[in-house]
Amino acid sequence: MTLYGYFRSSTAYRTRIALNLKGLDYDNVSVNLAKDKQLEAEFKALNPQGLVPVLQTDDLLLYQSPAILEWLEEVYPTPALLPKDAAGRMQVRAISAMIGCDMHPINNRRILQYLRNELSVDEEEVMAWCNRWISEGFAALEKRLAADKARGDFCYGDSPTLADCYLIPQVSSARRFKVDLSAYPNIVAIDTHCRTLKAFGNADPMMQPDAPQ
Ligand SMILES: N[C@@H](CCC(=O)N[C@@H](CS)C(=O)NCC(=O)O)C(=O)O
Repeated sequence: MTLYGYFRSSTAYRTRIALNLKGLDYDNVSVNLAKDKQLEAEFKALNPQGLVPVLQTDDLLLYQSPAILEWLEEVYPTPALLPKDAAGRMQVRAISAMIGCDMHPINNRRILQYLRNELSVDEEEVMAWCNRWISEGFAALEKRLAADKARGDFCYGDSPTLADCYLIPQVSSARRFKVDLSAYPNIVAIDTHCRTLKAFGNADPMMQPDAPQ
């Protein structure tokens, strides 16, 4: 498999974590978002949306990280990244959606570039924008995590799930946007624990070949 991504892309990062947790080998192709390579015809032939990640297999071109992660889970079910019971799967997918639908998209590069370039918003205000939406999302997620008394070291249960694949990249972004994480002890604890695992560590943006040296 070939993953078209970028070291700092949260959506590529969550895909790398899932691939690593499944123990799957893949080649990396870097699409330099800082140089808007995702908007060039060559990449848009793979994904007309001009967004990473894209995962290429021998016979499929997969796009949209939530769909890619679900596809990985269906095609490579072991180790499972979704719980066995429907209520558990709902919980994991709901946490994933809190991040993937309601937090990440508002702080995505094209949104921030629009704020900067079209609305002439200055860098301090861009940071305030990111802070606002990440903090609001994390505050709600923190309450959910604190309320789950059966939870172990992860977002759900005692082993990594898709929710952790979403959370850890979002924590990285939060740090980049200088969000004060002290109000979210459960999120920080999950992040600290996940980072001790190879699957997460090897997916880290700074471990990628296209990261600045
Ligand atoms: N919903 C999509 C979002 C993908 C996405 O937003 N990718 C970002 C990187 S994290 C991107 O390619 N941004 C390019 C841009 O904003 O121009 C997914 O999860 O795959």
